[in-house]
Amino acid sequence: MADQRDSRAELGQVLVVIPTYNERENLGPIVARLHEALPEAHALVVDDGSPDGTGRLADEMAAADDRVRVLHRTEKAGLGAAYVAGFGWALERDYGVIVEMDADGSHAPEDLPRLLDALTDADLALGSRYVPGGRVVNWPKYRELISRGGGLYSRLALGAKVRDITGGFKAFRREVLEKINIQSVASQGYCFQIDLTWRTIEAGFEVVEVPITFTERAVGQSKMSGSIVREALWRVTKWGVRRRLEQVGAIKR
Ligand SMILES: Nc1nc2c(ncn2[C@@H]2O[C@H](COP(=O)(O)OP(=O)(O)OP(=O)(O)O)[C@@H](O)[C@H]2O)c(=O)[nH]1
Ligand SMILES: [Mg+2]
Repeated sequence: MADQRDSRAELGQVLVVIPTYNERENLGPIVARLHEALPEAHALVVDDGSPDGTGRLADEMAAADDRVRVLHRTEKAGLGAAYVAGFGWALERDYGVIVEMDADGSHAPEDLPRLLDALTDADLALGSRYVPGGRVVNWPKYRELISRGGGLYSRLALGAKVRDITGGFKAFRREVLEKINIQSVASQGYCFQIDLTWRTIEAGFEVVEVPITFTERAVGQSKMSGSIVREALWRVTKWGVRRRLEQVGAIKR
């Protein structure tokens, strides 16, 4: 649907949504790096009442810098719900590009200019660890195995050509989020990322993968768990079976 027309400036104002839960030590540095890489971009911190005071820190940063905004939610409701709330906030305002980025330093803000360049002739620019030039730094073998295995399974089940379908560093044109009915996305964790990318592909939008260097968090605690992996397996299998049934005409789209 993108028609290879836009320059970076024509994409419009950029909002980087950063969900946080107990990221006090990571938030300051990541926002500083963001503004070093993209001085004009706005950051929206979506905090779920972090017990470590991340939300308060975000308020202080917002008071000192007009480019920083904060959305407070009262309880920890998962990364997916935080992003959906952030997207809703963005769509009520005049942002042309909405970016997903973790607070823990895994996603390098320095990669964002290339993501935006790629978005000039695509609808979703997906930061990818698994295309040539993409890398993973400091991941234990088992994490890479889960990620690669989950990605391969999802691609087979869904017939999607994207190489890093579980990736969570991505830039959307606002039209994509307007179209894919984000309020109905219930998936969390890994599965949330697969869900959004899959909906984008299914809606006929152009997805381009951009190589990134993904670095495992150095500070703070991971929220990765067995239940996150099980949720992804279950949902992806369900979507894959539905897609097959549609293909053979057993059910209607
Ligand atoms: N608002 C909000 N943010 C969350 C929640 N869970 C995770 N996050 C944030 O989402 C981002 C990604 O979460 P991570 O814990 O790094 O999950 P992960 O990247 O799958 O796993 P690790 O990198 O190994 O920790 C981080 O910025 C977290 O602070 C949540 O329930 N609410
Ligand atoms: Mg992380």
